[in-house]
Amino acid sequence: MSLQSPDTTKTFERTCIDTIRFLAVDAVQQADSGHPGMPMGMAPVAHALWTRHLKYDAAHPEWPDRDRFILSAGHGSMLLYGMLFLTGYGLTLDDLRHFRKLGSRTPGHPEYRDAPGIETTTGPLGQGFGNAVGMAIAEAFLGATFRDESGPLIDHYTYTIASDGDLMEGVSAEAASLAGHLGLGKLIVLYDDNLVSLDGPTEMAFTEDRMARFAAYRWHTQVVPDANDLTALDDALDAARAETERPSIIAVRSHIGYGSPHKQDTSKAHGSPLGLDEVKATKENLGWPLEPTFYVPDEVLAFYRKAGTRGAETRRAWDERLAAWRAAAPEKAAIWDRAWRREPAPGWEAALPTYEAGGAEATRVVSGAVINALAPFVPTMIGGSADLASSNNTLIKDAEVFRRGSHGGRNIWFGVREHAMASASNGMALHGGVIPYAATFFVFTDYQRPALRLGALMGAPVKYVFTHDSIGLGEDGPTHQPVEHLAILRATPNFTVLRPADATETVAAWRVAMGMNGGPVALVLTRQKLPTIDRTRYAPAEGVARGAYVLAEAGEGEPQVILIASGSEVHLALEAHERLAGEGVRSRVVSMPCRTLFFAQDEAYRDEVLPPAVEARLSIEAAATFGWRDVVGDHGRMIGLDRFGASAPADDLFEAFGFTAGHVYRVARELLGE
Ligand SMILES: Cc1ncc(C[n+]2csc(CCOP(=O)(O)OP(=O)(O)O)c2C)c(N)n1
Repeated sequence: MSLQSPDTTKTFERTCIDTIRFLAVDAVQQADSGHPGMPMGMAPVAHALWTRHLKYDAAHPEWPDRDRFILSAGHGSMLLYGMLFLTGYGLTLDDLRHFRKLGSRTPGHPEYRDAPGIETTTGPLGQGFGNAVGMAIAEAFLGATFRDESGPLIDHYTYTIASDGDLMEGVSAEAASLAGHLGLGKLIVLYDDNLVSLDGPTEMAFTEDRMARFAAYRWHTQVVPDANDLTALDDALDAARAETERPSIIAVRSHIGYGSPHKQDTSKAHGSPLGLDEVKATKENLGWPLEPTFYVPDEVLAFYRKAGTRGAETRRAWDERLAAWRAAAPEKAAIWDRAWRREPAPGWEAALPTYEAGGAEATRVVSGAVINALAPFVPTMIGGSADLASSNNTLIKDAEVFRRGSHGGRNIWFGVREHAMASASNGMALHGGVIPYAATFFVFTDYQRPALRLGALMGAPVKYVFTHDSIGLGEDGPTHQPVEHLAILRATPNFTVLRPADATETVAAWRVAMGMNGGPVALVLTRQKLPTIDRTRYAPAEGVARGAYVLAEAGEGEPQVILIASGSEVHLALEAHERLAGEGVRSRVVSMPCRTLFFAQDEAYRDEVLPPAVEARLSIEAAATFGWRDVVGDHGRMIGLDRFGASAPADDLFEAFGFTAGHVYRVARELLGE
């Protein structure tokens, strides 16, 4: 093991950097868990960024034109917390002392908005990288969209620190390929090339030429051979900013656990406290006082606090510039304001299409019509599909394409990169100023699951369009037929999934989606045509907003049987209901496009839709029955698909798997004891 000897001439900057290092060392030691090694190695990079490169004003962490910083290697959270404390974002030493404790603002991995300055939640490796690409997309789009005579109103860089693990993950490869293709020149990745990961040296599993790979992705690549060489870091960052056509990656050779006599450059420094003896040895080695812990020399704090105001003047000037632009261009300013509030322009609801009974339309086609009707009212809604735009119906017809050299377009060709698409969409949503939407086949949500989950955890308002929602897609067969996907998304906290039953419900579902800014919303849509429900005969679709509503009712008083369905199966329920009603049964159909929204209603409404006394309940959904027991109760029945589908025309599949009105009718009769 080659241990770099500590500086003999300890400069003031070295003292600053050691402060960052030992805040991480002490916090991890005190918490008795965490990751000291990465902050110890990358402290010089953080120091250089926050004191000389990042555009920020610590007192105004929400300034829209700030540079974004993302710690993709979220396990190194103490590096970020240390900087947010030192530069004056509002984190305190006490917060650092409570690292990883219940209710603290310094959880194990950075959590979006737990503390000011945390731009996104990271920890699952690769996600921060994808988020950064999305933030760079949002920046580029807004830069091209809102300008005054002196240039773009949004004009900042997106920086991320990524580790070996980040670059090993597939999502970063997808995202890097996309970023290079799109020419996101203001994205700068600092790669912590420390040759060590959790289990040991990276040579055990990660040996390709990383920079050659990124060069092939059309990135600008640089190498800084020693993380402690601040001049080299500065030069590389300057060069990265000077490169405007390509995203930049700087491979910084750092030493995990820098300064620890026995753990530096080994995976022992990665993910556990150094231990009291080694903390002592490391402090002695780097010439740091053993006591007090969490030691911050006054002059160091003063220096960083001053650095935290470096951007204050720039921010004030930007505010004034915005105010002048506002006064000169009030109409554009109104668009700007709505963009940051994620609000469509007035009149959008009246512009949505309406559908008459007698027709039939695939709900994916209706969604495409809604997107295009909405588009003029939400000029900062941008997005697209993972190479399925023509199937998902996501193209905004009158808009340009977001492409290399022309970033004002609203249609994004994500390519077959579902995971990066979702991760970047999270980044766009968190950046603000844009409303991202993203689409693929429902079954391929499997390829984006980690990003969907994190979006829900962060409350990132992304609109998802997932088409080909069931065996109804037919011949492509079981590989393409979702079965368990509704259950998974419904089980994901803060994720809203709507499966509308016809054109009218699809419009209503989009209305709900546009009103929800607290997390991701997915519309789950059919490939096949569905008849438009006669709303003069049955209930209007406003009930979609409450998750479920009584669509059809026969007879007076409490129903004898309730048929509950979502999406295409609502039509089977209606047909069976008509037959039952014709035979004098007091039957009811509940359309339940969104179980989560329904369960969030007050008890009175829930009991009105599903009277507790009515035990004869039958759910019909061409998907796993998982979760429906909560709706139908112990005595109810469920018609679902608890197996994989098959390849055949859709009608044959519905018939073969029991999704017919006749079968629904028969099970309903059985429930009635016949
Ligand atoms: C998707 C994902 N898989 C696994 C982990 C667990 N994990 C945390 S850090 C890490 C690898 C650490 O290696 P590296 O990225 O080089 O970070 P360093 O050791 O340099 O701090 C792993 C496997 C994770 N956080 N995310």
